[in-house]
Amino acid sequence: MEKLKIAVQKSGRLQEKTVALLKECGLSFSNGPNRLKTDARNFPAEILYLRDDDIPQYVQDAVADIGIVGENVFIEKNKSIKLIERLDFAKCRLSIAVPKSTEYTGTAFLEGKRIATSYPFIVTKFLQEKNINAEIHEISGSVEIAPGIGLADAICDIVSTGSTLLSNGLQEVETVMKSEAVLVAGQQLSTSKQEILDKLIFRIKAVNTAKNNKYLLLNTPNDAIEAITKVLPGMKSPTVTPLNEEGWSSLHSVVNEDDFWNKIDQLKSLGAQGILVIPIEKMIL
Ligand code: PRT
Ligand code: ZN
Repeated sequence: MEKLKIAVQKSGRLQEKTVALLKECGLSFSNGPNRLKTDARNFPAEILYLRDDDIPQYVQDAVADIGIVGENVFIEKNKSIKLIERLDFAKCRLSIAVPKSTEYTGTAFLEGKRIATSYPFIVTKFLQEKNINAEIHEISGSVEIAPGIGLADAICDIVSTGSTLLSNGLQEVETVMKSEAVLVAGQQLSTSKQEILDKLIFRIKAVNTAKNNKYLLLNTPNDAIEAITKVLPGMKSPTVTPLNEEGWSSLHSVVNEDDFWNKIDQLKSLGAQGILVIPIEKMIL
């Protein structure tokens, strides 16, 4: 039987969550640090451990069928591969930063300046769109020290909390793109590989939908059920069962993480009591 070859980062910021996601999707495999590849024991897939920067190329060349990389790497490498699914982890942004002492006046400031980055393709596109001519210095690491050593006037690098910029005396002035981990695939998979991929995508969606939702149980006076139901659209309508205590019911529903605390406040003010919130492992819509 054909196996879907899945490229994952060998070590680094994406590794742990990528492996965790595949395991939550029911794939069982070993992930020793010295392995190059390993078979999933219970799913027609093979895991290849690669440097994240190499993954787009390997997917394009069909060495791997699919891969998980940062969206920033997917765009930068500009290979003939497809973005299949956003994965909701490793969120960050690619930003332009300048020394704190610089008075930044907008993108026009960058005209004629030197910008150090590991993302020359993305930065070139960004500057073209803004009609700016600047000199791009490609460096592969420690980009944030470039202004301090006189190598550049600005940098373009990944920012997450912003503390790296801060500790290097830089200020973030433009967001070039937002990024998160993404699932990418080759342009043309065989029918049987596509079937395996569809199965995997179905599972990823179930896992990620579940992560964004909580199961909610509460007790409510019967005369508040209608108002409470309006606050909780749930998957269809909430389950309501009578409690032993006259005039009270137990209500079960699913709530989205987004405005979760808001909902809880509303429920409390409508008379809900004994509110329990439980994580959901998988959610199939
Ligand atoms: O190739 P190598 O393994 O040596 O390093 P890599 O930088 O290519 O990979 P890795 O593992 O560092 O990052 C993999 C992917 O994680 C990136 O392509 C991004 O999509 C994503 N990601 C999420 C990040 C960050 N957050 C992040 N904070 N990648 C890098 N950083 C670095 C950034 O380069 C900067 O040095 O962290 C620093 C900024 O963090 P803050 O929190 O101080 O702002
Ligand atoms: Zn890398």
